[in-house]
Amino acid sequence: MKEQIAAQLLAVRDRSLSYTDADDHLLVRQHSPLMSPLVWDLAHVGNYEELWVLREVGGITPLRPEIDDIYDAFKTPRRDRPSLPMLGPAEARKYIEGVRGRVLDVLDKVDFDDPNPLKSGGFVFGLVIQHEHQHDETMLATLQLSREPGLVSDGDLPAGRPVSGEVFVPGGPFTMGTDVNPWAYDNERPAHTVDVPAFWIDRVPVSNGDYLAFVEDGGYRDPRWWHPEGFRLGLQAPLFWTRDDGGSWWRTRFGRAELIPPNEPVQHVSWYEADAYARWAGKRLPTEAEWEKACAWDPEEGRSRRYPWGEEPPAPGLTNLGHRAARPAPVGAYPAGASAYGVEQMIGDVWEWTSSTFQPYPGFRAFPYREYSEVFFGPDYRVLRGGSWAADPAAVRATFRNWDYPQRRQIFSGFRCARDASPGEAR
Ligand code: AVJ
Ligand code: FE
Repeated sequence: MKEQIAAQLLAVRDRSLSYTDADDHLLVRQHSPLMSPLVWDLAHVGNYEELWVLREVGGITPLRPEIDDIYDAFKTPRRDRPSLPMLGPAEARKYIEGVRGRVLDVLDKVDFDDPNPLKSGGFVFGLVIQHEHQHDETMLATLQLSREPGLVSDGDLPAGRPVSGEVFVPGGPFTMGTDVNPWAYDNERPAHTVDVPAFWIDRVPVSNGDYLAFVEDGGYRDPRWWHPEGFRLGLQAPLFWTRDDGGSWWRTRFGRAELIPPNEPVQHVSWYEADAYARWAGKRLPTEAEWEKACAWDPEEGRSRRYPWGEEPPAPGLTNLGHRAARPAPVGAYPAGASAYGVEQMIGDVWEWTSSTFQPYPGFRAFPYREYSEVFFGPDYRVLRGGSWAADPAAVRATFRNWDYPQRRQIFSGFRCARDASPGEAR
């Protein structure tokens, strides 16, 4: 267990360092007001490790208490970060390396059977590993916004196959959330029963080709399809899309222009765009409970799976996670990754918007700090599920909940549609 944790710490750090293996000016620049300079993320993950592993668990005196406020996301909102006396790239690398050395010492000594909930089951290490992976995904979004070519590696993915249509999910209770995964976040707990009426859900995510039909049908100009706040944004197409004079659609992906592949799940759409498309298609977005039931519930066994396909860890033939390539896989690429109901590509490829706002489950208790989840509960954020190609297997599972503002689309976000089953409809 400890060796596995040490390997995971190493792997995530390799990724953070690879995303910041660029000229200093690219690391200190703020590429978008939505994002931090990359060098902030880098030192922030080290500071988080220092706070949680070294100070809280190891009882070690602060290494650099004077920088805490700079790297506290709540004390300094993103737009203010460039003006901070941040550590420079070389200093940041040195700081996080110094923290990491001591973290490995703490890992060596800690007792995973200790009743302290931060220590038990190695929870605090899961916390920092997942945190750094989440920031790695944020750094990829920053790199995409920077439009700088040559900084992000690409790779091969399986071919798609023609798949379309919907899957019927019968009504009835299922178990949402988890009590058993030791590294699950507070917002995934506790496991609880939710009775979900019968519904239909798309077998695969909405593709670029599907979405283009909405764009070319004038969908962006027709207020009938839109939440009024979304319509007021005056959007014209997904972020990074442009149409040339000949009518062909292009996108910019990590600094390079390419024709939009029709069979890839659409990404870089806001909740408002997903919601408008669904209405145009005569459907709606799935609720979070519908999404999780379609993804994880095994009706034969009467229990939830960790992943759609079962308990087996994510593997290249099952799902597209962990930045194997810098894009979603084409629809139909993962028949072996289907859920018990036969729904495909729920994990990996793109984060999927749901209709749900981010709310606590009944019996929620904040742990280990209110600022991870609790302060975000309420009407302002919409929940995304399933993880993108940029998310890491360590930070993705059927119960994992992500959230963002409905106007956000620099994230690797897409969606699939759902609709109510008509009364008496069953198969
Ligand atoms: C869960 C992805 C919304 O990036 O704002 C990172 C994760 N929390 N540092 C975010 C997080 C603290 C969070 N999201
Ligand atoms: Fe953070």
